[in-house]
Amino acid sequence: MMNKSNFCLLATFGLLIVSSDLVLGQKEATKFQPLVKDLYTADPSAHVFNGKIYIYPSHDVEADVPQDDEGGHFQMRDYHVYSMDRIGGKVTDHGVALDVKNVPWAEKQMWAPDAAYKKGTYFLYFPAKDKEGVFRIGAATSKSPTGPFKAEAKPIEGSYSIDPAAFTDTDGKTYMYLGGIWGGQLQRWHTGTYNKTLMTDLGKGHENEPALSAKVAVMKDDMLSFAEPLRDVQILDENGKPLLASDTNRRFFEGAWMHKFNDKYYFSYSTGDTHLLCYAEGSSPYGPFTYKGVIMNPVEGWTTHHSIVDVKGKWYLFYHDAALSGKTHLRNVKVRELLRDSQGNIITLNP
Ligand code: FUB
Repeated sequence: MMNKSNFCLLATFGLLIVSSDLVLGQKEATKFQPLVKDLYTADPSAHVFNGKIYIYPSHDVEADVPQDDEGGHFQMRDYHVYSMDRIGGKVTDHGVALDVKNVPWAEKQMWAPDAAYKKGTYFLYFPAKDKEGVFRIGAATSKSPTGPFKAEAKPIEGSYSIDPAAFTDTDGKTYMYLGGIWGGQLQRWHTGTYNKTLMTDLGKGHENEPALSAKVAVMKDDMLSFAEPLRDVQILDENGKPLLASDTNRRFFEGAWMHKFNDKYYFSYSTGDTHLLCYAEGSSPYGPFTYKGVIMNPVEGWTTHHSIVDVKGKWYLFYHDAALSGKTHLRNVKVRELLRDSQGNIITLNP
């Protein structure tokens, strides 16, 4: 039978549970908020330079271009760089770091960028369409991680497609990963020369062929050119066979990233039309990589794009969704902790 003091205890305990649930609920709700709310930002490439976190995102804008499979609705014109002293700290907007009007070879669509540092210079790498409508990768330099960046007169020789990701290995060598199918035009370079007629992928009849691969090349010491022709980044299944084009839940689509953890190389990417962030593991920055699993299930919006960065010994996933606008082409960047099991496998996150 319940006496008064038992009842009080229960009531107090109950209240405690309810209130701690409420607090947790509020915390969960505010935890994964957009990092930037006054501009639309996407494709966040995060780096730690001199102990500070820098984010290099796309800057989404409304251009009233209808949505299509080639990403015509992504009409970005410039880049802003953001910084934070710590995760959860104030996010500072450092203003326009590069505008398409100051890139001599580029005409439009400044898509997902990345950055790197070497010997006193910061490098901003970015895709844009040239005057012929072909995506190329550009480079721009600055003495500051926040820019302004000065663009090179021409795109990186031998570059094509989108989504450059620069990875500097522990031996100091920098590799550039790149590529994206459909609107990213990777399929158009399948034979080595540009074929404008290939729209989304290789088309009917190619489903049981190996999927198109992202590309990688080591950079020259100047960080402005490739030291070698682009190579395929091969992703293999559990039997050591290349993933097939029809395997849309696992094959590479766009948004490559590389990080190294416990001497293993983790190649991660978006599966595009199936909206997953996935990863594959290897023992060399060139691969081959074996498919391991999903990093994050689909977010709100069509695209999903990420970067993974070590901030003072904790790993974080920077990503975007379309929560602020509800529109696929007007996205906002977010961050959350990346979790691994004791074997180093990445635990799947739900947005
Ligand atoms: O932001 C434009 C494109 O959308 C990026 O280049 C892709 O990775 C996708 O996020």
